[in-house]
Amino acid sequence: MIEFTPWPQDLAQRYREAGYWIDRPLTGILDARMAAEPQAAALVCGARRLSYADLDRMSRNLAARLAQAGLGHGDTAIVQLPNVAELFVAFFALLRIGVAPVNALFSHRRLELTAYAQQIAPRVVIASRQHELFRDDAFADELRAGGVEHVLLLGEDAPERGLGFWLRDGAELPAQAGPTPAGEVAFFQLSGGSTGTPKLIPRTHNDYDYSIRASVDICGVTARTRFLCALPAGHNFTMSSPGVLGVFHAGGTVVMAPNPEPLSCFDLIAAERITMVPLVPPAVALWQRAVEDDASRRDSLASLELMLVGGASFAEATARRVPELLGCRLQQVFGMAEGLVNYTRLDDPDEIVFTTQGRPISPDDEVRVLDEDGEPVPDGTPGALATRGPYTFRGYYRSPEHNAQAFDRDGFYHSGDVVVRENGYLRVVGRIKDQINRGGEKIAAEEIENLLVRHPDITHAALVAAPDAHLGEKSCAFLVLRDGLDRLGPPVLRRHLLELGVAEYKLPDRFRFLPELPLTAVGKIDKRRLRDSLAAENA
Ligand code: OOB
Repeated sequence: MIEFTPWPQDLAQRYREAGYWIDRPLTGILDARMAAEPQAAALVCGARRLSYADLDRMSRNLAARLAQAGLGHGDTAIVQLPNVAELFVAFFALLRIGVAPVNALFSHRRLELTAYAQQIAPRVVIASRQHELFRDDAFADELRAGGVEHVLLLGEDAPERGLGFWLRDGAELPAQAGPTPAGEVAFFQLSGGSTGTPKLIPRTHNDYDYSIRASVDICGVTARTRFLCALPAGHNFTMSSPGVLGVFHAGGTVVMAPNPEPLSCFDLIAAERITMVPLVPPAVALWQRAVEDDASRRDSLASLELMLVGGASFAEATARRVPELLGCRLQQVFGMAEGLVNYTRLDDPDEIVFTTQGRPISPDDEVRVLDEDGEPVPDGTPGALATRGPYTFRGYYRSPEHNAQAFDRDGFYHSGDVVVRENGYLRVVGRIKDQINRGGEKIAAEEIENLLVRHPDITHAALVAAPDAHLGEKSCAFLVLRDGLDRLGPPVLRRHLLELGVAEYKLPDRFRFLPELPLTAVGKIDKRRLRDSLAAENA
């Protein structure tokens, strides 16, 4: 069994009695479609159109082959695919035989994949020849040398290693193969992180399935929903809020897009009569600009009914312009891969939709807003968000020290967000975790600082957020160099980080050089002063 921190007995019982946990594995989503309408359209991916029956058959083929290769309960996998149908084929295949995957982002590179591999020791890695790491065989060989038994690649011609072959060949699923029990780990979500190494979030079938079913109701997903998947498909927002899995649950159709670039998405929306799309705030601004530049483009969006926006703070002025410019309703989403997801509701008045990030999914989501001493603050006052509930995890995978900080005695997870609560609705107004939110992409300051100081000329490093008109935030690295140096060129610094194998979105956007870093009274780096100095530059 894959270890995870379970919910206390009394809460688990309450979640079952309330009907949140129905003890169905996530593969039940696909099984239910097969029982209801197997020929309905599940996925459009480029020129390919897959029915639920196609999705089921391909995932069973892969499941059977993996089971024959000896994989099963307790095993893990890393899946790194772009926005293609195979991501979901692989997801259902692995879950079908009780193998727990991590869906790495396609933008992740050697450092992230290696860190995940070290934590879960995967027996299988499913990736793509399109990714620079897998263009030749060096990294795959390294993975094999490190104990990975199967590296299956999309776009590979050799039958024993080509993912395409593993999906195509029919094979019988061994009778004893099956998903893990619904109360146990189904897969891992990725934490945005605030620490040196990226953390993994074990999600159980029960908790994730509940968040999906409830999101489907809250977002009005039905069999006629046509959903554009333009953000990274493995991210919690795109996957389950209500996400691709929510659309599958309701029997709708998912259309894959490689990225949220407006013009190509507009064409897909028109051609596929898309009704629903999740986006991060910078993409919304780009879509709005594209329509302002050419009003005729609005016609392409005629079928669009609902835009979900979340992942980073969304300026009220941009929110207000969603209906007039894009011709659809807005639903704000404030969620986290760790669990808690908040939505504005479809019948909320405009003022709520434009000015808040919604309220929790579940009546049993317990939210506390706390001051610096851990005492609840009155409504209307900013405070730190702490939460527990039927789909909020209880501990990062194998991270006891970090868990001791992230959770309090009552089992509430402290998300590091500063929020204001009014009438049950939350507004995100700040952050206490040491993270940069670069247009929805999360960067753990400590991870990058540790990499920067591995450069022989850097003695101290601090990464902070700098306000940015387009992305909301960009990252700025403040560096102290060894004696005699007063600066290093950005290309040298970027190359240093890229050589260490970090994802490109984590590269600092700017560098500043200081003789020393400012310290607080207790001797910690005074990041507030660094941020203020950046704000002063822009003023
Ligand atoms: C989503 O998940 P993560 O795990 O990538 O990031 C979670 C963090 C939150 O703790 C918060 O700091 C920030 O992202 N965030 C927002 C926000 N939504 C997320 N900050 C301000 N306004 C919002 N609306 O980002 C995620 C997961 C599921 C659904 C939606 C987003």
